[in-house]
Amino acid sequence: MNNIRNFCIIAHIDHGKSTLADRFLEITGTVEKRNMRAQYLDQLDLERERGITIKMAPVRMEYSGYILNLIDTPGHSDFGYEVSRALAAVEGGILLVDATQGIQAQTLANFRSAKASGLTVLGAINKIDLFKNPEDRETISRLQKEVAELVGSTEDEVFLVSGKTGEGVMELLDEVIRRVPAPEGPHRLFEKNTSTEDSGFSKMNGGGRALIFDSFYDDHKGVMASVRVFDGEINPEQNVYLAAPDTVSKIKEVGYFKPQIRASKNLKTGEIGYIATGIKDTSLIKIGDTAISAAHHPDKIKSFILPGYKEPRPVVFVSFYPEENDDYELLKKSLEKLKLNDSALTIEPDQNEVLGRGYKVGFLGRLHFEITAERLKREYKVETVSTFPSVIYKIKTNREWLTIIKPEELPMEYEEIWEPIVKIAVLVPPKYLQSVYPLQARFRFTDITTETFQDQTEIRAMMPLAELVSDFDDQLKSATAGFASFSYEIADYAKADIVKTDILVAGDVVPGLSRFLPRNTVEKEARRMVEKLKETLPRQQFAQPIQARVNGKFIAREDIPAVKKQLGNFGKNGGDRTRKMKLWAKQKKGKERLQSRAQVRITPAIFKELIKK
Ligand SMILES: Nc1nc2c(ncn2[C@@H]2O[C@H](COP(=O)(O)OP(=O)(O)OP(=O)(O)O)[C@@H](O)[C@H]2O)c(=O)[nH]1
Ligand SMILES: [Mg+2]
Repeated sequence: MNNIRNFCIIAHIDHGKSTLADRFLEITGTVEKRNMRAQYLDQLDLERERGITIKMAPVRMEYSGYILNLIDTPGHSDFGYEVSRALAAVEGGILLVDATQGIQAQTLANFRSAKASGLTVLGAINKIDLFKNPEDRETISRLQKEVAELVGSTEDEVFLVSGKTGEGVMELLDEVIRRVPAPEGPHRLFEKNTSTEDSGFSKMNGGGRALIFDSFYDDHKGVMASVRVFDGEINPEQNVYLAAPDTVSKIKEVGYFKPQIRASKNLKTGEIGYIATGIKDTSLIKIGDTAISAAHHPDKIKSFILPGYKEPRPVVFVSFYPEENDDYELLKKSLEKLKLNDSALTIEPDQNEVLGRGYKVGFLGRLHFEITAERLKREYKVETVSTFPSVIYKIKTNREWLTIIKPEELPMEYEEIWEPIVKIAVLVPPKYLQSVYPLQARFRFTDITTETFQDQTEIRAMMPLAELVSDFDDQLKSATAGFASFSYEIADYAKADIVKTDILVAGDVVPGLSRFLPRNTVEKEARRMVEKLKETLPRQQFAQPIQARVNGKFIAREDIPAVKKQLGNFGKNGGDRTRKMKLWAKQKKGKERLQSRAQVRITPAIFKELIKK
């Protein structure tokens, strides 16, 4: 165990974690040079295309007599749950800071979580290849000082590296071996969670105990659990007991991430790898669960359960419907498999008059939703239509409190609408402070306090989650050329000045287009919606109104024009006049009948267009 080091790389988004990991893979000969490609650990197509890490990625490397288990983590705040799970599986972390950006919000947030998990954290400044001029020296040494102050080290303990050129990377890896402690038992997990106490697993008969920190599905081997072994040995001769579903299964295979899965004889204390459980039912695996292997399981096995993770709470909800009705089963299966690989998702069946049967899916944030929609399309080949993202509202009526997600569920009579609030921390370099102020009103900030953090300003405030979900991210980025950054946590509920807006086409409310909007911007948004509908809907046989309605009052209207059409062609000779009159009368009657039950068919494709930002 003394020759094992488990560590992760943590940083703000884009500070170069995956690129640094590339150099580690090269130095240790884990990936052959001819197979190397940039951000090698970003294996999903989507990760490669967007240039961001979505999933944590474990890899086992061997280097000068050591086994080094590295976990690369995502930087975006929507994927904080991935980071927290990686933290529980390792003893150390490299906190990477992009020299061109300096310390940003997720640098702070991730560092704080790593410390709270009891990790040894090494500070490193990345992208120093871009700072080679003599006048850059001052910038770098100032940043070195800031990072040292943050992680609590001396300035010269903050490494200067370039993931691009490889400069300083080998020295950093040597320091990981020196400074990160060898794997320890699970007491670190128990310390955080004082209610449980470990009852000495080592007494058990030759088996092993591991924390499941991730999972995925293999068509041949079934549910695969990514694990950190805390005690003993796990091998394919044994059975595995999964604590949460209280199930025992014969182990099919165990192995390491190289980073592709590679079978091995066993997994031992301190190691990171996978267990092929042979289980086909994806609902049996729970992230944070304890896997206990043994030839025979004793009765008191339950007392060996490790403290798992705090369950993530989805806060943004979107319903997905298959674009083709026949794909409902495919959507269902795909979501179940996705959930296995992304335990933060929640799924439950849903129904919509226009879109048919689908699923309501819960997410940790907007990017998480966008990424999932894309993964459905690419990895599972399901084309879907989705509704507007919504949050969980609490409705006060004169009798009770209701919890609703869809605006359609709002009762006719109610007293107040309450919405979820986040505690946000925005880190702004001085140059951009002015540009951030206007956003505070636009995104309904309250309880604003500011603090200086080194030479930057940290704005702390409360803000409706719905605003965060709309497009705070983009607006902040564009106002500050990407230099301001933020992190957030869900805080509380507050009474909201918002109203329900319905969209009506030809007099009928279109299900799925109703939304809660802030009272002061509702007119503008309603106008935008009806205009967009007018552009999108095909011309109808008869002119039809498109309206937006708030509290029984119409606040915006457009009309879909009628198709110009010829009312019967009776030839040059005009034909028989009475026949013509008769036909006209018939057409008029038909027109009235049609108009009285005019229905504009809103297809999934049209819906998709409308939901786009
Ligand atoms: N010049 C220079 N560019 C770098 C260096 N390291 C990374 N980059 C670039 O920075 C960008 C982000 O790199 P990634 O490695 O994907 O960053 P990341 O931290 O893994 O990003 P997320 O996982 O999405 O949080 C890419 O365009 C890299 O090419 C470096 O040392 N020097
Ligand atoms: Mg990355």
